[in-house]
Amino acid sequence: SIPSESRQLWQKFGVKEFGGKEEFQQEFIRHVETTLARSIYNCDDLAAYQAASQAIRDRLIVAWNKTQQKHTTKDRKRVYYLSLEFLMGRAMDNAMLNAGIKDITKSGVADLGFKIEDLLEQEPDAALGNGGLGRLAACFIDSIASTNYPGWGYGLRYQYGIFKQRIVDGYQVESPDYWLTFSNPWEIPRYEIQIDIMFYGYTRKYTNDDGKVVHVWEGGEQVQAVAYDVPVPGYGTETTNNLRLWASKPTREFDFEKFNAGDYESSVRESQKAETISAVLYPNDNFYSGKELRLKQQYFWVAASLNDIVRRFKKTHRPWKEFPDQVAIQLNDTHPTLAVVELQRILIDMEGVEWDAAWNIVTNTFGYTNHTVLPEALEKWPVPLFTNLLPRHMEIIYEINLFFLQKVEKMFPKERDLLARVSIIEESTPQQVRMAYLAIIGSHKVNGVAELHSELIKTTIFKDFVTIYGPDKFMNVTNGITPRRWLHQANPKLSDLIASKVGSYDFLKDLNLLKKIEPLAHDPKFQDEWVTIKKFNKARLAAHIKQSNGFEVNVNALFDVQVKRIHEYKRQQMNIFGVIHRYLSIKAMTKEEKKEATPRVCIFGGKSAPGYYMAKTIIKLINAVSEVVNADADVGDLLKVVFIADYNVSKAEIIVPASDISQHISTAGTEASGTSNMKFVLNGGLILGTVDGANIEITREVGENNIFLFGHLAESVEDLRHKHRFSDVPLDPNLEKVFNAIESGTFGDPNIYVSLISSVTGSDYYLVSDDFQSYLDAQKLVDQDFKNKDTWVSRSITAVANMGFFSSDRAIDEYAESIWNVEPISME
Ligand code: GPW
Repeated sequence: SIPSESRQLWQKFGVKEFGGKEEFQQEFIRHVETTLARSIYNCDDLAAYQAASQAIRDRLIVAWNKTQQKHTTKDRKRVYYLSLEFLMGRAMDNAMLNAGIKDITKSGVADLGFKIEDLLEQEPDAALGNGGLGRLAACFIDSIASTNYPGWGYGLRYQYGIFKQRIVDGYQVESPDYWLTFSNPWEIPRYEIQIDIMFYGYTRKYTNDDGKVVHVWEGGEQVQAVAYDVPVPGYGTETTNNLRLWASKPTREFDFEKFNAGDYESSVRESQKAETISAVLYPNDNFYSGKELRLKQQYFWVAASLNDIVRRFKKTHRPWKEFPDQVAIQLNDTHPTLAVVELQRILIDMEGVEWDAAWNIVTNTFGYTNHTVLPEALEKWPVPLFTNLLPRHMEIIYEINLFFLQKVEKMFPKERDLLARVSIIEESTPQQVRMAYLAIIGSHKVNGVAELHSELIKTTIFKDFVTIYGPDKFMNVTNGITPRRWLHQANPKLSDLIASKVGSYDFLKDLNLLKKIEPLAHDPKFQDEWVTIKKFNKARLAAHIKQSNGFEVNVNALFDVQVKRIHEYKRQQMNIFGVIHRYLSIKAMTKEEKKEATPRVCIFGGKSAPGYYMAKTIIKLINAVSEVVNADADVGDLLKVVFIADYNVSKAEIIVPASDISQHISTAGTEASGTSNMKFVLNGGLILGTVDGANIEITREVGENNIFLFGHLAESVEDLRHKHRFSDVPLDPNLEKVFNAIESGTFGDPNIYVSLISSVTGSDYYLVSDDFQSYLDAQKLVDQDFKNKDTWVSRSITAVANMGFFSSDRAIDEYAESIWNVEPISME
């Protein structure tokens, strides 16, 4: 450390916050001329973005350092959020907002000849996630920082995020998302933080001099984990937390030996192989694919993160039993479940802690969040693959399972089947490791992400564990979203209007303050301003559509939006069948009837997993319908169908504020929560949805008059599926007309849609036919109600006023209080 006589100098010249615009400009130009080695003659928007982001980055790092120092001196319990996905989107606007320098930079770059909007557009999305799960992690780390909790995120630094989607001939075409081309100003490489990670090899045990059995794992392959830190600034606070992402690199020794022996080629090949571990994000959403490289990613990331956390703990020289007083680790789904085993291994094999004491520490450290009940999404690793890759971990899992099953047998000696049902090892061929069970057994709390979902996991997939552990281990924390990005940044005009009425922007920190606008729901002037902003946002989206899809849409039409990953359970197929039904109805209308009809723009967006045939067929059908309908002169403005390619976070920021209606229409009981439903309502759109996930709690908050619900309830789903399987259920007659149109070639080659149609006419697992009439009825009501502009806008205002509950700040407070037991650290 620096000698005390030198410290004054350090303080004198330490980097400070911007005093004003001119200091920003000075830094901006310095970065253009030195960091980028450019000049006044060749500074384009990209260079200007890079220089501005460097200037902002410097300030983030100052705040980051301060925060980390403070947290280290305070030495209090920290939380670590382990997630394989962080779907951050763009950083610059958020960084300016949270650092409180938005005005300075905006007018600062304007003086220098740039528009801030153009610079923001230069930034590629950090798209290190698939959908809701990854975006939730991004909202959560924003809230952890904004509410002053000491907390870090741990993830993987993929070189390729979620693929880019193009539509060619109506089909999805994927291309790689190499987002690091122009380097990433928002990360700090920590080349000095390198952790060796082992795979494969074998285990052996011996008895040491004290007569203790010691287990050793000799790895067969070694790679290095290198840390990249992404500062996470809180809003309206100095707290700047850390998101640590790991990249895999070859170990130097390994490389060197072969290179020396003259075997250049295989040396290079080996080092490339090491780098593939963190190279690419698996593009599956709500689906488990069982690839070895994915398990390698999971272990690589978990082992690096735990090594880091344990190292930090050991610096405090506390006894091991205090570990859970200093460390809380949240498992974002089962992807990081190996952390349970890795911590147990570190404690018993490396640190010499006794099994029971170690296991106590482990279970008091971890919490597990479940995000789905879909069977195809539950991770189950084949034992042979697992044993080969992680032999010592497999032994420890058997041990954990043995102790657990012994306990269960003691508690329920007569229930023989119970043991097989709850065993971590599924007795199939080959045997499988059930990761969710391991996560439950290794954690002190298990939570679902919305009320219905949290009830469902207790009564279905984890029922036996409620019997064993009692109900208190299982709880609900309803998801939330950050109002900074999803209101203020995405919809600045609405945020400004609200602030002008409630007197400040405090609602961005305490979203319940939105309640103050409820009395204005019927105020004509406020309504006018509200409507004007919605129109502006619709025009902004219309301009985007013009640019990307090449045609105009009428901003006075009802904007009906469904944007999310394409999945059969999310039922985009039902939506497009409904659009076809609407098209057929319009074709059958008289002139008079057409005058009465409500014009609509039906907007779709979302990616399909590359190997998901049915989802890809749905995309093709949407685009085929779009082509026919948009070109049909009989239809005119009454119906337009738009598929927005490459839906991502920055597109969501344009799309979400522009909806009149958004659709969240999953088969009841299948969508754990949904979070875009919250985003749309917060921006003044109403929901057309099923009684599923967070829709239920949104209804409770905004009132049932301010949402359009339809469809069967979760409790009927099992019976309905049963009926489809064991008796002839007639197809919904309106759906039959739709299928007839498709089959007659109205939307091109009908062969393309054979399996899509038979998925409904057959077992109809997602109950599209059962819900179709109810869906059409709800749509009809939407059409009618939209004509009544006054009531529509007052419903929109009332809904927004009651969305306070859905702030991710509230969700984080609940986790902190009831699972993590961590407290905020004020930066004052
Ligand atoms: F299968 N979710 C997701 F549970 O986006 F792991 N990807 C996933 O792979 C899974 C869940 C997983 C979503 C849920 O589908 C959504 O309902 C929920 O709002 C979101 O996770 C955040 O909890």
